[in-house]
Amino acid sequence: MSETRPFTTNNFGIPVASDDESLTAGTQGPILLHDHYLIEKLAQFNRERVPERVVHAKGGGAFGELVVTGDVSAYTTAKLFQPGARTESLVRFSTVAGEQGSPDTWRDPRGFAVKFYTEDGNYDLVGNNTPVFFIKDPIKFPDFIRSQKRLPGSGLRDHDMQWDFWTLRPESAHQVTWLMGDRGIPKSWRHMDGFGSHTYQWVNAAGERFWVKYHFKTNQGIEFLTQDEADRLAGSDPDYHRADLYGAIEQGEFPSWTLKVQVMPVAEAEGYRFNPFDLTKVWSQKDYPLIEVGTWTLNRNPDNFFAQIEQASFEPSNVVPGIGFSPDKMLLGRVFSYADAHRYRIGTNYADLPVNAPKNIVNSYSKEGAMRYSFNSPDTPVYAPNSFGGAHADPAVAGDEGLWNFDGEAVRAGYIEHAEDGDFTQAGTLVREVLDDAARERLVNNVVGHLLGGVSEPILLRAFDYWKNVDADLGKKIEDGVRTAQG
Ligand code: HDE
Repeated sequence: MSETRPFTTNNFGIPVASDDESLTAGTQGPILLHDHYLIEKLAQFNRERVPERVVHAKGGGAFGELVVTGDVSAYTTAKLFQPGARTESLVRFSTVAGEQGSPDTWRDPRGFAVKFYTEDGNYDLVGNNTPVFFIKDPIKFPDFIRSQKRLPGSGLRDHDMQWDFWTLRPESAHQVTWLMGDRGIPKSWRHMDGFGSHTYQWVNAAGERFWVKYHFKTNQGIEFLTQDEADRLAGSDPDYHRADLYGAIEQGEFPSWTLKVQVMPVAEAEGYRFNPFDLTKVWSQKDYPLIEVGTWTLNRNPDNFFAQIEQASFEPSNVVPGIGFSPDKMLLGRVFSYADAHRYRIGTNYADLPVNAPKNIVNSYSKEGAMRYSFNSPDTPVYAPNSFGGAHADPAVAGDEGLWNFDGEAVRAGYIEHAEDGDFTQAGTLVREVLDDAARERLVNNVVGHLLGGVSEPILLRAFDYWKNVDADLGKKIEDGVRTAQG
């Protein structure tokens, strides 16, 4: 080592003679095969990328902390939600359809993936910035995503494909209304709400069960970009949101959200006016008001983007005691899919990576597999049951994954429709009761602009009907807007 700077080594700590010249026979001779440092550099470089996420490829994130300020202990035994609890957290925000290099300001839902490093293991609440989603059955997910990405021939994105899918699956109307409105392009990740979206189950100390929905209410205020502002930033600063979050935390302007929940006693689900497990629907906050849980603050940037954000894994299957799943088919599909995606994208032992590893002791019987470096002590059995003091399951947490009644033979069927269910009802309520005149006008302009982007006549006609089903006046304005622009 020179007086102040370390000497460069190869991956095995061996000092290297040069970082500037390859090893050749004479100054103009061939490069020598035994220039293993050159080979190491080039081979390592070829392997620097892991596959990007198949959706939500572009994003950014930070570390933070949840501090419980409310008292929801009557509803759940989950330790991270007990009064006064403080839990370290990681978040990754993202767009959905864009690839890694795509602009942050494209119109898209935003991923809102939160990991809580609890004392009972990692709890991952993997939501979006919208409380609903486009579809209600996981079997449609690959189709939906492919319709939002690129044509097989040209490799280009295509509005015709998007509206073809949306208008053929009218349950998408509520989410599409959110998407084409102001929430479709948040000013920054700090200025948007987050939602668990699904219905989850909480269990209290008496074993009573409740259905819950999570809301992260931004304390920065909801702000959005207009389509024109977003289009300009897409060209001038494609990493606009990533830079905003990183810069705010660097400046010590720690963004925070107030975590709240809606709680529905299990017995009320069957009679509720909307099917409470249908991910295209919300629960009215008049019916189930928001209850404060705590403050979630982001206060630390990653030290290494690849190691801590690109390789971060979030999975809805990570639920901790006191929190369980629900009959929401989309949630149950995701319970399989995410860990499967991580095993493929990051590797078998992705849970060993520091950013994905829990803070509490892992007593798993998993072992070996590529890149495994952690292991149990030699006297720990590799099987259960065993007579040698190995870890054993805890029946006390049985059922915490969520219990509910169901009957009947295996069927492929949609949800039972409740009194006020319907593909367009809540989208219409959003348009008429939540949006103001200015927001409705922006929604019309955004939809008109999107429909004018190459949507064919038969699908245009279906789109006009789709929006008239949402709201007759809105649909008429959209149709008139398109026809006027077409001349
Ligand atoms: Fe995802 N989703 N998703 N998704 N999703 C993934 O997992 C999937 C859905 C969401 O920042 C993938 O690691 C299925 C709803 C976020 O790392 C994949 C279905 C919601 C992220 C996957 C859905 C989300 C993902 C791709 C239909 C909001 C990024 C890469 C049942 C409630 C997390 C990966 C991060 C990522 C599957 C629908 C949010 C492929 C099968 C609904 C925020 O596993």
